[in-house]
Amino acid sequence: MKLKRPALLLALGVGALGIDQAFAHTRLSPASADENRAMHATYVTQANIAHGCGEMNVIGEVLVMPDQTDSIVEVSSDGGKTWTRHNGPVSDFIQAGGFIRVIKSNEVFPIQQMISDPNGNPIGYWAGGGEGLPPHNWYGPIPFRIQAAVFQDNSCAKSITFIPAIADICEIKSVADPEFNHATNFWVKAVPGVEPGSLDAKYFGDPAHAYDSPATFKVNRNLTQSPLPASCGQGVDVRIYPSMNQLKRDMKVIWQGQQIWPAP
Ligand SMILES: [Cu+2]
Repeated sequence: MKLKRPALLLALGVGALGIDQAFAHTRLSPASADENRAMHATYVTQANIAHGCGEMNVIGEVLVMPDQTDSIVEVSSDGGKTWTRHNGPVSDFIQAGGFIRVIKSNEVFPIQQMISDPNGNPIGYWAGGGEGLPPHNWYGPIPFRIQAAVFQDNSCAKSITFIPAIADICEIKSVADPEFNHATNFWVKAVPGVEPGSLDAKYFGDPAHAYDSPATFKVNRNLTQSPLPASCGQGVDVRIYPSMNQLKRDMKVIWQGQQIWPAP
């Protein structure tokens, strides 16, 4: 049977989109590590930008880790199928951990600056400038270090997953702009209680491409050095991600005192 040209192009187009969506979201690699209890230990990983926005280059990236004071902590006792909110700080499970050390690397973007929380702890970076990353078939790694999490010996946590919020920016728009989600790819965990379709929900991505589709970094407890207390049974998995307050406060590009992105 003869395949008509428009049908063939459509098939190719849909196929390519499918591959992008299945394999090429922005993710961290490596995406997990075993607990390292040494002082000042860090885990090295990288955020891999995998595609642009439609036909637009990625001109910058913002990555923000949960800040541990204003972020959401959840617990799962069924291997991650269901999660419930933990009404306490993440320090119930780990000693300080998850802060970031930016590795000076300008291979993808010539400008990079640290983002700190209100207490001055580094929790993220933005990077940008230069020619940017072409929309297809390129791979843009941005390396960084995560301060090692040390589990509290008396907690029942057997793992903790840090969920950063990442934005790959292709064109600078304001949140209210109808094109905002076509101009930036978001890899952000949706915050419970935020109305889908609202301005706040734009931070979670475009429902037509990737919505509520974050990158993750999981740290597995060293059960030899820090066994679970007998009362814990099988133990629990913990995850932590930025709240809406933190996304709006920290997920920004500020350059020479001016907010560049999102456009004010
Ligand atoms: Cu994608």
